[in-house]
Amino acid sequence: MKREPDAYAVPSAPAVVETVTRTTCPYCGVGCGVIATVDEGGSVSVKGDPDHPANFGRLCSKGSALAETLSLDDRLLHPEVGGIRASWDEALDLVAGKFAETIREHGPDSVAFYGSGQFLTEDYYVANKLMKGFIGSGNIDTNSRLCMASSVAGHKRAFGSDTVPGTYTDLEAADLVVLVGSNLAWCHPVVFQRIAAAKDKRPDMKVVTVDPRRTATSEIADLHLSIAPGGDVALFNGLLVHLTRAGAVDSAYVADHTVGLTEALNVAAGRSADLEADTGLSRADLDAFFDLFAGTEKVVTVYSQGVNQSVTGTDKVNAIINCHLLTGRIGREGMGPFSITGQPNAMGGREVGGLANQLAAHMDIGNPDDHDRVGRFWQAPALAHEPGLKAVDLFKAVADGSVKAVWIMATNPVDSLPNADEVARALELCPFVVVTEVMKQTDATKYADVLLPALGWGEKDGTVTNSERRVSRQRAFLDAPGEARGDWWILTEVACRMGFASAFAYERPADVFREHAALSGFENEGNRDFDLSGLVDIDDKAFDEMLPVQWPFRAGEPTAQASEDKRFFSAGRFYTPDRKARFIPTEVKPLALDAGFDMLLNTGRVRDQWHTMTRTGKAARLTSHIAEPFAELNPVDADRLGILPAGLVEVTSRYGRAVVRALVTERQRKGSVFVPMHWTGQNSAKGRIDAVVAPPTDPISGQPGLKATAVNTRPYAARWYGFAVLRDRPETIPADYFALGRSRGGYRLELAGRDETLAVDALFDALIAPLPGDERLAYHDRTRHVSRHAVFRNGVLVAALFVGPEPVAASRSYLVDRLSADAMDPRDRLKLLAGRAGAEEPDKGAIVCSCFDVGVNTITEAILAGTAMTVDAVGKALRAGTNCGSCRSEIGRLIDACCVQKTG
Ligand SMILES: Nc1nc2c(c(=O)[nH]1)N[C@H]1C(S)=C(S)[C@@H](COP(=O)(O)OP(=O)(O)OC[C@H]3O[C@@H](n4cnc5c(=O)[nH]c(N)nc54)[C@H](O)[C@@H]3O)O[C@H]1N2
Ligand SMILES: Nc1nc2c(c(=O)[nH]1)N[C@H]1C(S)=C(S)[C@@H](COP(=O)(O)OP(=O)(O)OC[C@H]3O[C@@H](n4cnc5c(=O)[nH]c(N)nc54)[C@H](O)[C@@H]3O)O[C@H]1N2
Ligand code: SF4
Ligand SMILES: [Mo]
Repeated sequence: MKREPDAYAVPSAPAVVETVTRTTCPYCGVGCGVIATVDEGGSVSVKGDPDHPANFGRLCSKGSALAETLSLDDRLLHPEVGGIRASWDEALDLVAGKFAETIREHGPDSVAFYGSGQFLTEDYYVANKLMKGFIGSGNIDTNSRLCMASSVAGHKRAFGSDTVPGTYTDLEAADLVVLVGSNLAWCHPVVFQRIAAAKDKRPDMKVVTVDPRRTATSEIADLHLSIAPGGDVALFNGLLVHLTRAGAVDSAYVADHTVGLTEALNVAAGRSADLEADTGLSRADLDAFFDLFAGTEKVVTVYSQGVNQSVTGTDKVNAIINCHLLTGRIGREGMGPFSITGQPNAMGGREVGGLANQLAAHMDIGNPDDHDRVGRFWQAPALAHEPGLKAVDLFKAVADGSVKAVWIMATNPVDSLPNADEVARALELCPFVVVTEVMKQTDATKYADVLLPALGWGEKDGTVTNSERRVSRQRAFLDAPGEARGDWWILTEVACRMGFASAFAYERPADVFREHAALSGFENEGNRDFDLSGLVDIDDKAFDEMLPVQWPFRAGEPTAQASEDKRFFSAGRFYTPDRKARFIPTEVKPLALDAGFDMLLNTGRVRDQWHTMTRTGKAARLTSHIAEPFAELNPVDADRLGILPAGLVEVTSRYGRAVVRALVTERQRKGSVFVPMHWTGQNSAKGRIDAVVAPPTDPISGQPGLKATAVNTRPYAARWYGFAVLRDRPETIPADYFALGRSRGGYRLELAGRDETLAVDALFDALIAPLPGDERLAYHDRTRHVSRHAVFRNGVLVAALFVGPEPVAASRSYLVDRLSADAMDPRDRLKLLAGRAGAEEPDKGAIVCSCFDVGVNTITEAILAGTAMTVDAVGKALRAGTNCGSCRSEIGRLIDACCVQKTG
């Protein structure tokens, strides 16, 4: 992807043939190493770093498409005050002045920061130090509250510290991997591939998935447990009881290194009789899982948002950990509970204490010794004594006026917090809102009084920590565009302007990193897990060249220590006062539906999009996999509710509503509906699912239960439907329903409306704005009310619009491909209005492999023809699945489906 050279503020360095930079992927917590190459003309290409221990050269579909997200269109390149371009001085003085004034008038708790696991550690460290140490309030929280807070709380309850004990190699060495509430195949694809490869090598290795939905991850599972939403505490309580009865207890480990087993067991046993009802699972499935777990020594239990994002999330975490403590399966090769992190720097955020109830360097805000230690280290004038507001409460406080100035950085709360319309209202009311962003227009930026342009991936510089505690460098390989600056710099400037210059004398990220490493080792003496004191003296050059390093890395230890030596707790030594782990009694609390609602809304992710799509949404190939928000429903529910496949559905809760496409599938549990979290007000009319999601939180972690909202799901009675491909982004989209995505050569747009009579010409004009000289072809079927339009400029297709009273059946991939094709033969132009390829030109169907643009029809044909009967053979024949491998489980599913078709 080539960037626009004219948008650079700083002239590029003298031309060199190629620059090659080792950096880290900015998406998920796997933390893959990336090699970015910039050629003489400024074009960037990326590939996996074969030497990085997280991925050994692999990248998933999102990582592989990184170069396509680097264009400068839609970027925020200058500070803005009140929507008008301002200088940095003006903007920074205003932010510092307004925060200082608000604190003077209303106290430190009247201001707040809301940050992100997409910060670099250095950004995060400065933000936390400024708020907790110098402003003197705990009011800094982050989107990690929506992500990892239950794991943090569960770890602290059990271990006395927020420690992930294991490493990725444990996942490969395990004989049983249990994946709970984790769609690893789509959300941590490279770790998923590592497990899949290990299982290929050792076919005796078993995988169990626990998820209400059968997902792409279940494709490699020997057993899939389609658990009732929220049934996890009951499941692991049941397992705990079973393990004691089956003789799987490690009595020595329990006696030497733990306390509290009896009470935990009593609570678990108390509800054994209800196990099937509580989990929604059959006795046979439960027995199969329990026996497998009891009979396998090397077990890793991986868990993610199906566990954390629950009003009982912390208990879910502890119910899992209890089973590992009981069997002593922790911190040894191939064993342990493994909370896999979502964001690239979720772990770094936890290290610096970015959550409102933590202090820096894994110290506690409520612990007087920790408080004293951090206060002395920072020489902080006003170190906060009390935890601040957690994300959901923080925005409630903005709404009720107790927080009067808020600074949002690297996150989109108007889309990602529950009850999101309320969050928008809160920001509307808030007297002073600052947003630091890389993009000019998000659903949050429109509420900003001050907008500050941040450096993005490829421009910013610092460190991130992945799920296995490995710190890697993100390095800049592009010039800073416009006037964008690093988040750490912006925060430092504000701190200085608020009068704290001497404590914020950072000139480069390395300065911040050294201080962070020093604090981790300060008066540590083995009493805290997080320790990077081995890097305290790292000079700027060594920081530039730093290789990935896993913590703990204590002063005096050799750098190149093997991962095996980095595991925690095989010999106990937990971070509680008596150095023993705690069994936590976890009570089953069944989910109840609100009166008047009949289904549970589950939400999450799709393979090729990242959160609110500000970056992945730029890459056409990432949109080709799933281009529209959808509601995944079981056929029984769809029948009962009169919902037709590919029709539209309205999902309504007490809080709000969304309209999305129906996806009717047996893979979904009855009574559940799943909607992805990615669509926003920028690319859809009503796809913001967090407007519907309920705000109640887990009482211990404060994490909202984003996966279980009582809803009704009903057909959305549209009177007309449409599909368009467009060279240019339309200014307005006059339709009740739409979903807009990038495609090669332009945009693709799904439409629907409720208007009695559709004014097709007005719609056409709004979407297409034809120029004089354009050739316009139209087809109208007045009896069926179907109309189709195509516009050619110099023989090249610039727009096509299909509308009718039924969902449009045209082939999306065919039309999208025509948009990026050369001039069409005049005879073929009319044919385009058929909406699908002619017999001579096969229709590839919906894209499965986004790297090589291979569609479902092409793959299915090859399978049915008998030319490709395994995933590898499909790869050989069609290349599908041979680059990033993210689609391999979907190809496997197609092979299974075709075999059924052939034999059935
Ligand atoms: N493609 C892609 N990858 C990503 C991201 C992305 O946006 N896109 N985001 C990253 C981030 S920040 C995160 S946090 C991770 C999240 O990674 P995951 O946690 O794997 O992803 P989710 O889709 O949120 O949810 C996982 C699964 O939990 C299931 N689930 C729902 N309710 C329950 C329940 O009660 N019990 C159980 N056992 N399961 C349940 C859902 O059906 C879903 O399949 O992904 C990271 N990776
Ligand atoms: N219903 C539902 N809601 C959810 C979830 C769910 O599963 N279901 N998952 C939750 C989870 S786990 C998470 S992590 C959140 C994620 O939700 P968000 O954090 O809101 O999502 P992002 O789109 O990643 O937002 C990051 C923003 O920062 C900008 N950005 C990117 N890089 C930088 C940078 O270097 N500096 C600055 N200043 N800005 C930058 C991006 O353009 C983008 O606007 O969503 C949560 N919300
Ligand atoms: S698995 Fe994919 S998204 Fe995650 S870090 Fe690796 S390349 Fe990036
Ligand atoms: Mo997350």
